[in-house]
Amino acid sequence: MKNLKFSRSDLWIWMILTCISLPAQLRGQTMDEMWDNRSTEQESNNVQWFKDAKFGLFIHWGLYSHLAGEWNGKRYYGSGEWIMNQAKIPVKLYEEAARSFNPVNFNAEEWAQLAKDAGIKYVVITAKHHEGFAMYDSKVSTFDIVDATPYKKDPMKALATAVGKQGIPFGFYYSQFQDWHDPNGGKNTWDFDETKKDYQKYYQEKAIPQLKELMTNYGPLGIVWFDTPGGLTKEETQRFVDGLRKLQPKSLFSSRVGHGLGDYKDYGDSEMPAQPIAGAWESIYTHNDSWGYIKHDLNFKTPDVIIHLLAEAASKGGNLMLNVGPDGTGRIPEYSVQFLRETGKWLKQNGESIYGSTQGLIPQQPWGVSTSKPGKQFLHVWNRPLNGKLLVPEMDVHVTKVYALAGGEAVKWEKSGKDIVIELPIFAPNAINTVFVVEYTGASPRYDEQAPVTISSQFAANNIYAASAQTEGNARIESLTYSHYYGDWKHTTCVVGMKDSKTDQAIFHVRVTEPGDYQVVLEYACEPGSANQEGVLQVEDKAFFFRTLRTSNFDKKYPLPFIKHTVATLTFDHAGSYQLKIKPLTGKEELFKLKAVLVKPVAR
Ligand code: FHN
Repeated sequence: MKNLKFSRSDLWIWMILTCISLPAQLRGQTMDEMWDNRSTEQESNNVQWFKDAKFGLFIHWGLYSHLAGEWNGKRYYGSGEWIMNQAKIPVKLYEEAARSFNPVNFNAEEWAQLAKDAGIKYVVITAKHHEGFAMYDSKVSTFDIVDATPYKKDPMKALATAVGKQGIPFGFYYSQFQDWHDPNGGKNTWDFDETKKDYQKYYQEKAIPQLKELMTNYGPLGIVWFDTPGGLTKEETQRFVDGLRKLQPKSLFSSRVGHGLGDYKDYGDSEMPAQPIAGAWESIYTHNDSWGYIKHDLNFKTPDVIIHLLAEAASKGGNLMLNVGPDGTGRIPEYSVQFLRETGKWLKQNGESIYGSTQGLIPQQPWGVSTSKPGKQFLHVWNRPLNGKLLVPEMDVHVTKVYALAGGEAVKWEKSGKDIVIELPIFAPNAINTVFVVEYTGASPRYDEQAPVTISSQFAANNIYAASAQTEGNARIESLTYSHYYGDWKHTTCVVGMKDSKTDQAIFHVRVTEPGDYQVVLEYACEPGSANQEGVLQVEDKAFFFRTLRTSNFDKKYPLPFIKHTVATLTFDHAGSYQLKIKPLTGKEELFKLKAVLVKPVAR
């Protein structure tokens, strides 16, 4: 520890924590509790800028970036920032790695310029991740970039200034409980005995003093992004939050401060809610399969994927914070730079449909999603209907104008009952996301969660996702979490629990716009014990029987494969409403975990 000088506010926070009486060991939380993504209890009144921002840049940069996913000649995959934990690197050896960490290519202005060019509206960077290494000039510990590396400078200072100059709110990620370098920090079990840890000592001697440094020496912070909470009860967390708030009353705290006490909700890593969500929230995705830099991870999300994620988050009322992992020399991977700039180009033309928008007025359609502003509905079209006629269902408003957002070209439209049908101009079939604006007067239609899902022969496939199911009996909708690489979490919403043939079923309400022949495909995961059971798809008075096909066991640590099983060829003989009912017939085990029902036209 370096010289510790305490100010009044330090002492104030320390005193509070000293009053805590539960033994530290008893406060250890399970992994599930630590990964606390619950919603916040109250929305801060300083959250509007965040709600409007929509697009954030997350940066994971630490000593792990220097290791680049390799230790002792072995390559590691997934969550490169966990390499110390994955390879169980002893603290002493890990400290040695810092001696050659020299990010001479780091250029704060370039990073800030990239954020600007990409249309980013807030930046959050890891000041200290679970490895315990401070990427800034910390007086609390010598395990920091200034004291422990040949670089000797404070990159956070430069970045906070450069990002600020671009007018972009800046924030720090700080791992408040997990610290594998500190004997009392959470979760290093390979060097330290977990039962002997004193988490309070850790909070008092490292986490709080470091947070105080970050919250006093780097100007106003937009966000303090906490992660993997642990070691504190709800009351203790409240006092922790209250103490820190005094330092930066306007800064937002992420929900991972724990116990529902943040200012906005963070979903799990790579998790998008299935339906629109009220209040301030953020979906966080990383650009490849790791948060920290891994030199052999080149699975970068392409600009279309990023733009669709951004539009989808906005269409549900939230933000996307996309992470990049700069390398140990201080360079952001070339593909991240390129794809972020592409995203920025799209935003330059279409930003009005994203920034400051609120959720769409209608659910997701086979052509894409929608976002809105008063008197305007933005249609994000990435699947063009074959006949060029775009159906906007149940938009019962007085339309004044319809036009393409980029370029402003007016397009033809007509009202058909409560629907609007837009005559789309020709645009590149591979266009990432072409936005059309419907301007209208009068009251906005109310978003109808129960609205039937549109099925049209104008699209190769119509996806009816599990989240839109009406469930009966034991059937229920659940978000399943599993992983590909280490820590590379995936989330899929499914209908689960269908077992009892008498009571359990999932009903999908659809609206077929063109009668004709279609195939119905069930997309599901089926554990070995559930395989070979009989189920039925009922459409009006017709029953289509099927037997479940085995996929694999559901285990959080592994991928969850889904099979696409065609179970019916059928004819919708009229345009209009139908119900697709799916239920088990055998009643032994859960039928399957149903992700989606795909309805494909036979002829297009
Ligand atoms: O364990 C961390 C992980 O390394 C990464 O920082 C992510 C980003 O959200 N947060 C934790 C896991 O949820």
